[in-house]
Amino acid sequence: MNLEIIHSFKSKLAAGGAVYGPFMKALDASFMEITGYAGFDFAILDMEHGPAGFAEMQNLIRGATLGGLASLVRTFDSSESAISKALDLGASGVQVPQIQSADEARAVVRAAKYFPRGERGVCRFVRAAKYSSTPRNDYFAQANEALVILQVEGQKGLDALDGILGVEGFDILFIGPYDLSQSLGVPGDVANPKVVSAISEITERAKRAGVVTGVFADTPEAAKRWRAAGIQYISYSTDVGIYTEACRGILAAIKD
Ligand code: 3PY
Ligand code: MG
Repeated sequence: MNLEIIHSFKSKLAAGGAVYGPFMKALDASFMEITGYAGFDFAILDMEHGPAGFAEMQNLIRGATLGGLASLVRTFDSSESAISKALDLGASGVQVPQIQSADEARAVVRAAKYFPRGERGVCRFVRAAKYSSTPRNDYFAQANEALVILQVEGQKGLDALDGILGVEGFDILFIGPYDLSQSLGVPGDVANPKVVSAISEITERAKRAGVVTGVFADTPEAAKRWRAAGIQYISYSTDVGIYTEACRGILAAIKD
C-alpha cells in the first residue's frame, strides 16, 4: 500500500474538497497509469462487474500507484476473503457493494481492519507489506489507514441507513444510482425524479451524520450537480464508457 497516496486522498476530503475517478474494467495496467497522468485522483478497480481476478488486480494496483492514483477495489461481495485479499495486494482501500444493514457494515470494517478496530486475517508476507520488507509493527499500524467505502444502493440499505451511518470505521458512504433505480422500480433511469430525490435524501442524512458521501455519475451534468449538492467522492463513468464516447466523438467530428 502507498501511504502517501492514501494521505493525500484523505486530506483532500478532510479539507472539504472533491476527488474524481472512473470505474475500471480493462485489464491493462497502462490504463491505470494513463488515468492518473490525466489528473484523476482515484480509480475503482471493479471486481463486481469487471473481469479482473486477483492476479490481474495486483498489476492494476501497481499501475495505479505509478500514476499516483488511489486504487480502490470494488469487491465482488462483502465476504471477509473478498476484502482481505484485495487489501493484501496493496490496494488503497475497498469499496463494498450492496450493504444492507448496520451489522453487514460492521462486518466489513472488522474484515478490513487489524486489532483494535477489527479482525482482519493477519499476514505480512503480502504485497501490501512489501512482501515482509515493511517492519511488522509499522505494517499493522499503517494497514488500518486503508480506505473503507460502503455502497448503499437498494431498498434494504435505505431502510437501514441510520444504522449504517452510525457504524464506526468507514470513510465514505457511496450511493449507486443504477442499483438504486432498479430497487425504486425504474431500472437504469438514473435521472428519474424518484432516483434523484433518493440520492439527495441520502446525501442530506449522511451530511447530518457527518459522513462523507460518494456517487456514480455518467454525464458531466450529473457529476456537477452532485458535487454542488456536497458529494465529495465523484466516480465518473468507466474506462470502457469513456473510450466508447471518445471513439464516437472522434468519428462524429471527422466523418462527412
Ligand atoms: C450503481 O450505480 O449501482 C453502482 O454500483 C455504481 O455504478
Ligand atoms: Mg451497483
